[in-house]
Amino acid sequence: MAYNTLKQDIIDYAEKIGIDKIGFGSVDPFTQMKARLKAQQEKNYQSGFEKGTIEERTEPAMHLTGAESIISIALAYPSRLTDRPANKRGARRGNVCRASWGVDYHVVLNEKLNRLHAFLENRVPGFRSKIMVDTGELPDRAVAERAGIGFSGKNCSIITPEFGSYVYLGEMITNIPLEPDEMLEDGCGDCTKCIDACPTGALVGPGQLNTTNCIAFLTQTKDYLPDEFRSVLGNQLYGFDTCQLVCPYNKGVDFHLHEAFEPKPDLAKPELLPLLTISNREFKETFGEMAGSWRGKKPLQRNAILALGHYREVSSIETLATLMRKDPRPVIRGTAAFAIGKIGREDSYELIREAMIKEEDATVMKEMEKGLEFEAIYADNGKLKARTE
Ligand code: B12
Repeated sequence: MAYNTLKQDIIDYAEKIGIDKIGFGSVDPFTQMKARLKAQQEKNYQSGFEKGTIEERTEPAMHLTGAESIISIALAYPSRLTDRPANKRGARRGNVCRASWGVDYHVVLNEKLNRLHAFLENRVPGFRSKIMVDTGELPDRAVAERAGIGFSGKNCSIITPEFGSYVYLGEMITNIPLEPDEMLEDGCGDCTKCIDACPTGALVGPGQLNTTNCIAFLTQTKDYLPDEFRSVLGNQLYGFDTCQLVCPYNKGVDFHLHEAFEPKPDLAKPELLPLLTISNREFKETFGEMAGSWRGKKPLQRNAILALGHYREVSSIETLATLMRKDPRPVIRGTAAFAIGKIGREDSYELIREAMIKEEDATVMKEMEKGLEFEAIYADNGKLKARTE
């Protein structure tokens, strides 16, 4: 088999089916990554979203008998939204990160990789592969770095010279020996813009993230959002882009190469209030296609409640009060109580006190008390008066 010609055929075919960048790497163990993952585990910096043991994450050969090479792919996604819906009083909107605009990238990249598999299966007798996109064991970034897709930035992201870091990654382990590509040189130099801009200090060093402080991670948790992150969250509903937005490699980068990734303005900036009462079926119908719905509606609703509190959106009090009294989920009841207190309408504190009489959950009671604390804060600095006029 002429593997060099085959490699070029793969590159050509990839371009034809809309793969924006392709690279090739060996199946050698990722020894440096092994050490990084160990360090990350020791410091409790992991998110819990990673799959597999450290060995499974760093030894590609464990996932395919006769593994010989890895094909890494990248697809560019847009960074600018045209027709931004207005975020105005009475109809406040939240913010969804760019990687969750449009159709879920897992679907799109898996489809491309499956087509690539079919292409190879037709040409190479006995061809086998193992495809991974995000949810597989292999760290997609380390694979892409090795295959020369991009360099590993201080913001952790793989930064490509062509599309900045606004690329999704995926890979295919194959049983055919394809010539590996060269890695790219580090391109961050002395720049520390992402580290400096991270509002929670989650980027503890170049390429090193304390996930537990990362807003992108925190938007995906299901429990109460820890107090110290509530004001930083602002109107963010899912994911976070600051460490990419400030990156000089992303300046002016905005590729619209895939219809599937085109953002729907109402989903990229969803209205907050309707999200609070959405049924499971409606949620699936409306948000089911976006990557950010993978944790269900609860984290998004919790974040929407905090966003309404952040805006001190007086018109949301009735809905929040109903949630505080009736929602079966303590996190939603408690977060609603907190937001009602933060909004600080004249009757906010009476509403909380009334609900406290019936509340039996200790965690919710704690949030109610936090909500009540705003009464004194606003009374002291006169803001309560200004809001209710
Ligand atoms: Co995410 N996520 N994620 N994610 N996530 C993935 C990394 C991936 C690859 C998904 C995909 O496209 N298939 C893309 C990245 C695309 C790209 O790099 N261009 C992705 C995206 C798009 C995002 C967000 C941009 C989404 C958003 O909110 N807008 C943010 C970016 C946050 C950030 O990393 N700065 C995001 C957030 C998250 C959370 C929920 C926070 C967690 C933790 C992220 C993290 O570890 N940095 C998260 C996870 C868990 C993953 C997942 C499932 C595993 C990542 C992982 O293994 N982390 C991958 C998919 C996958 O790989 N299977 C997607 C462990 C660390 C050690 O690994 O970040 O991949 P790593 O490591 C690289 C660098 O950090 C660096 O080297 C590694 C190789 O490049 N590095 C260095 C690590 N340690 C050290 C130490 C030193 C000294 C140095 C110099 C470098």
